[in-house]
Amino acid sequence: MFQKILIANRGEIALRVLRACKELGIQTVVVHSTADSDAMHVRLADESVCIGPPPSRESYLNIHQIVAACEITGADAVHPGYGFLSENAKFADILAAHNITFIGPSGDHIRIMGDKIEAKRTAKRLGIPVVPGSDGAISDDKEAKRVAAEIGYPVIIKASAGGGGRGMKVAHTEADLEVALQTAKSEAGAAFGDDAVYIEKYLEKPRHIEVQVFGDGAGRGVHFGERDCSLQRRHQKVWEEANSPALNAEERSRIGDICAKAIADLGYSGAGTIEFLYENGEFYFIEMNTRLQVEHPVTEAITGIDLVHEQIRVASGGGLSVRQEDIKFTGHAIECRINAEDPRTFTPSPGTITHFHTPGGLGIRVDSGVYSGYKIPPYYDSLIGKLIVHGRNRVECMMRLRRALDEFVVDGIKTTLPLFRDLVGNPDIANGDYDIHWLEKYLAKGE
Ligand code: MV4
Repeated sequence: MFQKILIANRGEIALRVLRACKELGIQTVVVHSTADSDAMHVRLADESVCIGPPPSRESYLNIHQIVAACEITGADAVHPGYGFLSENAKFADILAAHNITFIGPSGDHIRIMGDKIEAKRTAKRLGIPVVPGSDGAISDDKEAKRVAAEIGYPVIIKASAGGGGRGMKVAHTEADLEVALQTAKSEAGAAFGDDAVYIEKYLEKPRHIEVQVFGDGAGRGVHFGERDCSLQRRHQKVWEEANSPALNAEERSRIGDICAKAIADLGYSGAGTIEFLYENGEFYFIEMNTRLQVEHPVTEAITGIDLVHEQIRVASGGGLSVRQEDIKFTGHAIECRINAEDPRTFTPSPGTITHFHTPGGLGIRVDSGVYSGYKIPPYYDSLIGKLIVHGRNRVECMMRLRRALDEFVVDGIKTTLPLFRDLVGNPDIANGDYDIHWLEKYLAKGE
């Protein structure tokens, strides 16, 4: 087991990882920018190293500073959290070259999944159902038209270096195709320095369902069920649940088993998420994330398994603590992402939190790095906390969520809490009847 882990992140996830380290008796080092000296995780860590000024590029993304902090403190592993360097293959490689363990998959696996064409090709080879489309990159209009005619309109053009919704264009007819292809290519070239694009059948009303997987790096793989993350705004998830209200137990174990086997065959190590669009009872792979995700607590709630413990265990060579048959799904969980933003316009609202009171009681978890009197710096993501509610079934979970939202107090700044108080009372949400476009339509109506 590791003696000392360096946490290369900030905010709620830094605290989340720190808690797991403490429970495992592992010493903690946190790195932080000058803007984060007052952060909760900095106060609670055994050691802290200031690695630079507020801009992420000069601190949380500064590989040299982070490696230096490992050397100075004698950390034997790095947990990257999510965002920042968590899916940076070069970072994983550099740490390996310094004999520091990256708590995550190999640089090569990160690289494969970061290239969306290569990721899709790999998924298909491993037996994961993918969205019908081009086999690889599309080079010219002629090829685009041929593929589009074959799969049928509408089609979507995606950047291979994109992901998470960046660099996508929809073409509804052949007349739209040339412009869509040219725009997608030039935008991808400008944004990512790589203009490779591919084509897929455009699914009009899917849900976003993702499967949590884990590999031990030695040919074993398991799945921890799925999460439904269809409620998004501008590709930012807002509300996530486990299990998906749309799936039955048979569908869950069918897609889960496919994913677990793929992870085993790939020789993948650590936590991963396989993302699907789900429409008319079918799953279509879109991307794989090679990190722990923001919404991992809903999976922890329904499985009772600490996924950060599991990551640390696997990275240190201890293998998975569970076999597939040990993983049982109990009840239902919902996560609300609480952002320091206006609940209607989503304009960031940094500043001082004058009063912070979190709900409690059975089935309630709040993951947050903020406290009364804390000043939210303006430089980073606006996520200030997550409310995770667990119940024996979805109805109980929703009743408990409504009560928890009533108790939650955040004064001094605007937050997205009022949005959740609206959503929890909405009939479509109560029925679990929503797709990836539901939230944006709801917000546009201004109900
Ligand atoms: C799609 C799609 C429809 N058809 N692919 C957006 C994020 C990126 N991970 C993939 N995305 C989409 N890919 C096909 N073939 C619709 C989306 C999409 C979306 C996906 C998940 C959650 C919210 C979304 C919002 C808009 C578009």
